[in-house]
Amino acid sequence: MDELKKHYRTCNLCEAMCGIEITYRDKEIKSIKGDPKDPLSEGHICPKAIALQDIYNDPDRLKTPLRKKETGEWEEISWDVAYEEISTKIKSIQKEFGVNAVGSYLGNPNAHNFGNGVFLPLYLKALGTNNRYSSASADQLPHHFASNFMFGHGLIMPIPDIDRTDFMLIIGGNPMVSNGSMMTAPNFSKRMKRIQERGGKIVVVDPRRTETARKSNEHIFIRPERDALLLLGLIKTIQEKGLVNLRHLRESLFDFEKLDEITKDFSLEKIASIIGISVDKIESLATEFVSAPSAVCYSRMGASTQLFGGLCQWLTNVLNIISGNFDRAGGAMFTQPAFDVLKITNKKGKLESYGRYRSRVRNLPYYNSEFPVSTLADEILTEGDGQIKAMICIAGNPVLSSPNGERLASALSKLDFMVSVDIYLNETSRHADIILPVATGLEIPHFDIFFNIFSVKNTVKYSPPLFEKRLDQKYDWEILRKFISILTDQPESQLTPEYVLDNMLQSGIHSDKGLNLEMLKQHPHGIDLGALQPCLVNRLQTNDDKIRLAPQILVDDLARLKSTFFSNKSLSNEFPFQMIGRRLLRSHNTWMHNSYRLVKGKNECTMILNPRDAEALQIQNGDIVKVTSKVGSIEIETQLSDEIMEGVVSIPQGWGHGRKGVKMKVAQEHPGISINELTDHERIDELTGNAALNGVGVRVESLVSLD
Ligand SMILES: Nc1nc2c(c(=O)[nH]1)N[C@H]1C(S)=C(S)[C@@H](COP(=O)(O)OP(=O)(O)OC[C@H]3O[C@@H](n4cnc5c(=O)[nH]c(N)nc54)[C@H](O)[C@@H]3O)O[C@H]1N2
Ligand SMILES: Nc1nc2c(c(=O)[nH]1)N[C@H]1C(S)=C(S)[C@@H](COP(=O)(O)OP(=O)(O)OC[C@H]3O[C@@H](n4cnc5c(=O)[nH]c(N)nc54)[C@H](O)[C@@H]3O)O[C@H]1N2
Ligand code: SF4
Ligand SMILES: [Mo]
Repeated sequence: MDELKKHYRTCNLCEAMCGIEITYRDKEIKSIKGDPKDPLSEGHICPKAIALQDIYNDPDRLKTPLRKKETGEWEEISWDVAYEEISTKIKSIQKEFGVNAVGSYLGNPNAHNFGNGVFLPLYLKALGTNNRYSSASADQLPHHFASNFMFGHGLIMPIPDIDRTDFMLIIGGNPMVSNGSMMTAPNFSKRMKRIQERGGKIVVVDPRRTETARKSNEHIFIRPERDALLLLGLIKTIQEKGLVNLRHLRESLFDFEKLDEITKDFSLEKIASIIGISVDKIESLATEFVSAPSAVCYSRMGASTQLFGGLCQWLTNVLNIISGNFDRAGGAMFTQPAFDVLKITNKKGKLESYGRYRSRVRNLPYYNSEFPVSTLADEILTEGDGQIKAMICIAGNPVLSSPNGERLASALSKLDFMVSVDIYLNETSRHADIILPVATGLEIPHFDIFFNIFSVKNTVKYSPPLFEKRLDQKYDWEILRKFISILTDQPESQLTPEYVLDNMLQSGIHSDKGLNLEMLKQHPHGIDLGALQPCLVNRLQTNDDKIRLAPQILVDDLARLKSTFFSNKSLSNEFPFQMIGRRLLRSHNTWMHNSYRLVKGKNECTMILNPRDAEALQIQNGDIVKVTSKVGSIEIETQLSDEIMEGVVSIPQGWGHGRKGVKMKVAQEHPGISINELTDHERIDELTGNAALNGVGVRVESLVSLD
């Protein structure tokens, strides 16, 4: 019998980049544990990483390309046949209806896949379509938007230096569960405890007393989508009390004099009356923030997937800047990743164009080289010149992840042709004509191109695959490389992700440390490149190396905030509750519910409702209730708790595996319902185009009283 061996790698499931230690013999995994020698995660692991073995062993994983027959059944085909058919169909559709008739959707795992990071830009160029969509517009687009207009590039992101801060204000994020997003912070709970142990403080602003709120020093309830007003209140207090303290940033601001313009129309009294947080509280929070030795405001999903996501992300940056907590230890800082994407996408002084194109049906802006996913179904369903006739969906499950997913499902079923590159036959790939199966997780080499950009510490690590991919699966990037060759009628290139990585390391910011691929291979636990460093001047991409504090496009959007909240428009009587989303520790977006160890036990796909609301509606804990929004209706189990504000309900995201035609046995036995049957595709942050998934108006009815 072979001896037990150890393998070290980075878990690539979420943004936290935890180092893991896998003990295995042959193809059998004995244990998966946190790697204490990983300089970033220091031994942390969550239950999802243990399930990496389930993904490897999953009998439902696709192993061969599949083609849908006229009867709707699937048949196995060879790669050659699959490529040939994709080539013929895509080319003929583009020839007849134009390049834009083929749409592209890219899902979240692309960002966690080293090879895709390298090949996707080349693939998209070869495909040539403007009809590009991705999960980014149901997620973090407002962050990129604010960075683009303030710092000159969508990918230079201010990251909270949580390992040194003395005060952290968290708005609409739940890192105790998510382990951070746009803030790679494995073992957030330990990092948070350290802030408290050194006398620091954490304040959480959230409509729900979340897992993070419970461990923080203070939790402040806020009704959904009022965060931009709270931020304006904090900024205004700092201004009016003469507490603006730019510290070293004075020379780095282009338009500091415009600060007054930002808050002039917003009085603290008015703000307080709308957000339900007193003037005193706003003032004391602002004062605490500026007087802490160092402080950082971090706002995430709850403050980006909402009607004013762009404003929230901008004002978060403004707060950090005017309190002198920017580009400074303990504040918001830029990272210096060993693989520096800026080097390849650098266009100093040239902003990402906004609204270069407008979407055909709803006239929505093209931004970040894509249209909002909220309008994808419109572009498929609406006939006429420019209609999408075919889709290529790579590592995405928009039927469950995008607003009004049911409408998108119905749109996908009407396409002339669809390809999915996926590991499963699931809610989205069932609509495809051809599904291409790929290696993932333990079967792929890993290097984090993107999440090192968002990490609270500079580290670098390469993980080789633990297991060989199965002979009939391919790496995603192999498929992309082949697509490029097909679409450009050129011989397939021999470029590999490793080649690109090696070059980038050797020419990157840390090349003086002798970094190259071989060196990373010698350091399986990763290499510590140190704490975040002030590096504003090197990272800013504006033409004059100055920060734009008040970009006009963002200042102008304040009028929309005002008109929404100053007009005494109350919530509609028809939909009196506001629905928000929830992430669960043992669940990852839409695709990890086929691991029995993650779904066993009590049903977690429940709607949290405040007991006082429940009483008024005569609903008991555990009742199945009917929830209705403008676009759909679901039935779900209730969980009563005063952790949620009155008038707000919380439903987890990522479920809904009860649909026909899915081949994921465990997930189908634990289907849950999809929150995105209720979210409204017409509800977006009009500025950035991001989906407003939080704050959706719903009605809750007891099924008993409906009988
Ligand atoms: N209401 C609501 N909706 C939300 C959210 C919310 O909070 N509330 N969250 C949003 C967010 S933050 C995100 S990121 C999106 C996610 O939206 P999506 O990216 O559309 O959804 P995922 O669940 O990540 O889907 C991943 C797909 O990739 C497949 N897959 C997994 N690994 C691989 C791989 O290595 N290669 C390939 N080719 N395929 C793979 C899976 O089987 C699955 O089909 O959802 C968004 N939707
Ligand atoms: N376990 C687990 N971890 C994950 C994921 C997962 O699915 N499961 N997904 C990963 C992905 S793709 C992402 S993008 C990240 C997301 O990471 P986070 O942003 O930390 O995760 P969420 O749980 O979506 O946190 C959003 C918070 O905003 C609150 N909220 C909702 N609406 C509002 C509002 O209007 N205002 C305020 N102030 N708060 C509001 C919600 O109650 C919730 O606590 O998590 C990543 N990590
Ligand atoms: S927190 Fe994320 S990266 Fe860390 S072990 Fe869990 S899933 Fe993997
Ligand atoms: Mo996400």
